[in-house]
Amino acid sequence: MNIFCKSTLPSIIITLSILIIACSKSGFESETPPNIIIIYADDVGVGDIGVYGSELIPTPHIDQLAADGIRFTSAYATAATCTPSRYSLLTGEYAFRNERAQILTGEAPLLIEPGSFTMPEMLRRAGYRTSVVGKWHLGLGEGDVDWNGKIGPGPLEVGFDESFLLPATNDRVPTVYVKGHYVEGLSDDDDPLRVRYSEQIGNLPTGHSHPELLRYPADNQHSGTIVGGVSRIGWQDGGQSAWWDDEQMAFEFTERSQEFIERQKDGPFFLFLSMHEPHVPRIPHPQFVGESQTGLRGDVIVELDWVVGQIVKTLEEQGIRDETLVIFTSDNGPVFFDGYYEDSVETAGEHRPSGPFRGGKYQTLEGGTRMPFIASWPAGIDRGLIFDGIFSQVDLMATFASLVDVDLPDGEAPDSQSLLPLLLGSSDHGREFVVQQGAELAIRKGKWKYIPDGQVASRAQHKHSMGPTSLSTGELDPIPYLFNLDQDIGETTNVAEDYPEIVNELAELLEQIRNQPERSLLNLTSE
Ligand code: NG6
Ligand code: CA
Repeated sequence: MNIFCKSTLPSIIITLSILIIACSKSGFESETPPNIIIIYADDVGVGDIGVYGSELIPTPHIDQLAADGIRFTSAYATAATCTPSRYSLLTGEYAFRNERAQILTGEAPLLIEPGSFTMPEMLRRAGYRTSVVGKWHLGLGEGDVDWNGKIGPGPLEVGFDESFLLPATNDRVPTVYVKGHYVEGLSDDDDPLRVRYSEQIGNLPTGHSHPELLRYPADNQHSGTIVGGVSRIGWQDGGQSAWWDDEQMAFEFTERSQEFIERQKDGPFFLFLSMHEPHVPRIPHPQFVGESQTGLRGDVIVELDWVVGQIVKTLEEQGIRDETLVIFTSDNGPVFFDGYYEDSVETAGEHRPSGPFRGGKYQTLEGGTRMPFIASWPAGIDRGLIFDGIFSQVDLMATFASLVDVDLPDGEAPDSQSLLPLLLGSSDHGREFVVQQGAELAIRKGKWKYIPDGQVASRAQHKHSMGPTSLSTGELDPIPYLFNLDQDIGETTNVAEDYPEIVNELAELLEQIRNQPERSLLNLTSE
């Protein structure tokens, strides 16, 4: 059932939730903390997933995960872009508190302080072996990285025991994998890898100099060095033995993850599997081409779904499916055009990647941060639940800390709330309010959503980025907006003038949170 499609959505959700809670088992059945896998997608929207209502992109494995656990309808990434969302996920701090937590280049230094009390560090203290595989985009080194030598600090200095990374984004140089402290596959001392963002380095073909080499044309920003027929953001020279093959990337990350799971099957382990789909450039393995009805963007989501299936299959083969908590979610909302002219708008047809929500990536409208969020742990969570309690990815840190019984040191994870009963499906009680970050901050409290400046909130990166129908928001006015999400899930009717007291209350609350960690605001001590 697509519960988002009905206009009576709120009442259906409330009824379902009550029924579900009434029928639910205790929720927390397992005595032993589970292995934990977070599969983090890159720019997937709620409407891209079958179980949330997508009809043109088959996602049977993700749908099965939902059937085998709990699916949330009000789960948020903290931000509408990648770096800030990941920062919050791993630190339990809203990204707006760190001014460097913006979309990073591929040569940016590490964003998280080495030695920090991060999610993997916390889990490590509880005896977990921790690994990150896939997109990092949180910076590496201390500036001026020599890609041919030891690269650090990085994930190994902020709590991960192992790492295999796509350093930034798949549209940015360097187009190499970094394993631990070193680029993998650099074999030629005479061909050192060099990377630059300020100006061209070396003489390799670029999107501007050799457009005839391109799979598809790109905008100016994405017209740097060509790798695999795709021009990237930034320039690189040398290190060609190590350059990745985009078509193989999903397989590469899957195999690395499988190897980790098999090796650590006696647990406990934490795997942060950070996939690149459907971020641009969208280059599916040939096996997935044409497997959706929405062009390349849909095809790479089918590929992502396959990865989810492979991970679950590996857990089953190792006999550890029941004691593993698998979470599937995304870092920010969807976008069609994001730099490459690969006909994403034209091939999308009637597909609505944000489902019933307005807007997508970069925006503080719901489509920017309201995410698919599924959690499945057969030994600890009942099957087939659908909850609408508000949950933010920033809460995973405190929630996991409760799960594995680690105290959060004072001042750590300052915005993270432990919502363990919600995650485990034994209570639908979520957050009272949540901050959403795009080009500005917005706040949702209960049914009310307050946006200080509609024009900033709705700004799109590119006039084609949202397509003509589904994601398209039009530009809102530079005034405050208030939406009643119970009646207006698509944020179409501004009721700010009708409820000035709510506007004031939410504006004040947002200001308070801006100036004060949420945990102290709510008097939450470590749990
Ligand atoms: C933007 C890029 C976009 C994408 C995004 C990061 C331009 C014009 N656009 O700056 O293509 O790479 O950064 O996406 O450069 S994210 O999902 O990692 O946040
Ligand atoms: Ca992203």
